[in-house]
Amino acid sequence: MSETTGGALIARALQQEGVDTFFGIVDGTYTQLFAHCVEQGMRMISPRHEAVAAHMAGAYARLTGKLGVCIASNGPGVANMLPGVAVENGEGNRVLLITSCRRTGIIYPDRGGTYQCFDHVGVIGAMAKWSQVVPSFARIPELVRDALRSCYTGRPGVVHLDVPEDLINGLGPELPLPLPHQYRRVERLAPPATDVERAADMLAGARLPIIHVGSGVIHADAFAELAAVAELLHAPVTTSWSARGALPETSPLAWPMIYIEACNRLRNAADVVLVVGTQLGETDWWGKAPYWAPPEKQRMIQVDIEESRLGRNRATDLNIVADAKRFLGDVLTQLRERTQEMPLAARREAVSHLAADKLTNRATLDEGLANRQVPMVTAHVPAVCRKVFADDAIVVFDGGNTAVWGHYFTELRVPNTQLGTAHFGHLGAGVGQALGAAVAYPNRQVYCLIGDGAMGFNMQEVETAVRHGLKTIFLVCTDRQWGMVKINQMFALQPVRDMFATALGPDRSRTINTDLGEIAWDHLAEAMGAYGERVSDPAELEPALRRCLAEQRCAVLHVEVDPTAHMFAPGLQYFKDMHQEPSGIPVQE
Ligand SMILES: Cc1ncc(C[n+]2csc(CCOP(=O)(O)OP(=O)(O)O)c2C)c(N)n1
Ligand SMILES: [Mg+2]
Repeated sequence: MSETTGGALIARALQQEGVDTFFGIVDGTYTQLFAHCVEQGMRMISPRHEAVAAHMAGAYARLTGKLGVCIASNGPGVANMLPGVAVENGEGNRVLLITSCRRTGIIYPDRGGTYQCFDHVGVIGAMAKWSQVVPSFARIPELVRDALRSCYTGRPGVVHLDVPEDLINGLGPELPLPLPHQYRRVERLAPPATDVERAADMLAGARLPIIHVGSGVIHADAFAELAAVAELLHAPVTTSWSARGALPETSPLAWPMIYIEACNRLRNAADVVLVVGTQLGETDWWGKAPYWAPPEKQRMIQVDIEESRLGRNRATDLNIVADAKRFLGDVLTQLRERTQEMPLAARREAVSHLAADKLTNRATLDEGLANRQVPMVTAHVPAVCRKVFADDAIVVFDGGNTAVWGHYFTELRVPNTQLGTAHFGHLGAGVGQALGAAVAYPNRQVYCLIGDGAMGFNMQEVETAVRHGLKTIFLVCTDRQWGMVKINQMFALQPVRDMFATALGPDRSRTINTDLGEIAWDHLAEAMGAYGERVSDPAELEPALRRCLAEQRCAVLHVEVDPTAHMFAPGLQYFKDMHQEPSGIPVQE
């Protein structure tokens, strides 16, 4: 048997899985891995911080449906990768992380004083979906297979394989590598036919069925099936934050989650809910009253690829383990046979009646756009972007209040065109996501709405964009403060101030460490070879944005926003409420 390196073996296994791109920073401990990947034609995209590699891989996976692969080197590289692991696992993106660790014989456990060594698997194992170390050359194929199988089992997340440097760079036998279908399921997970029939009966006979979808629909690429089922049933569709736009928001059946009151009323009016690919977590109000009708008034069908999520936060009536696309396709066939049973006229009337709430919500929000003061109110930023960028442009929401303003003034017209950290709220992750999006779709527009606090975490990646020719546009909403926290402190500290008014002195609006100095984002961008511009007048925003686009390279628009108005982002009270336990009937407790 001829000889090869462990790195070459792993690279070949990745190639067999169709991996075409990976993200990470070079290091001598895994030269044979990335060199063989590159030699086999894979693109290596190299950011300036390891966590960014994870966000790029996560965004790439989410947008393309492919596996997002990233690498990090032993000790410090892996330590820097940890935030990326936490976020991408939390967001549920299909990421495979391969790390190097020190040589076999001195690690697991650390012999004592080993350089650049900590318990990678112990730490990442507690954060990710799966984490293992390869103990010997002979077991490389087996553990790579286990890792890849885990990537495609259940809810996506981060899967981690730690490989000692001597196994990656050292020689061993050219071991056989089976093909993906020989070690994992490659077909979509089909629902049992009887469950599909029961679901179809419940949905057809419902007075007002609604559909609530999460990221499972995105990972399964089930947009066409979702639209067809919603239309056939005339069922409104609500989404988790991260699945916004799964049904284009131009559809009369789409209930964007930003219309919180409209969504609450709709969820209380529905007698049957089909939940697909979401665990009904905190940002879905746990599926509880008063935001949803209680279980005795509302039957629920839950479909998920991960069995452990079924009926977890809210009592369900029918639980189905299946791929979202497969289920929706199958139930569509069944529903077509039941159209006569559906009270469609009554549903149409109920839906059009409820839709009035959305218009009321929208009209109130749009009043803010009449304000043309300088520096601008933040609403103009996403609103002008929506006008200037194409419908299929990918938008990334990052930053506290900036993300909130962004959501409220962005209509998502094409499925899977938004990124953010809806589960984690992780400032700065948007920079890597936006670059990962540009890698995934070099011919589509990508823009990132980001706060000046969030941008400070990862600004260096503008150089990465320039180096790799990524044309992402960053709009940095500059209020010179941690805006979302400042407004929060102003309310939270008020009672303290009232109590100690004299001690705190006359400045009663004082907050603790919420103000930031100004960074000239436009100048910084230019220093890295990107295009930079500054704008503060809303009338100048559109021409400035068009100039950014015309540059055909990475651009950073420093947008000065009014710091006081910026703090009062829409819907903040709802987000505060969301973090309290709903007062409704506690279910499953
Ligand atoms: C990595 C990280 N650190 C801290 C926080 C806590 N946090 C939430 S919002 C916020 C302020 C955000 O400021 P900025 O990015 O400037 O956005 P703005 O609210 O001003 O629009 C902070 C510090 C967080 N969500 N993520
Ligand atoms: Mg800010």
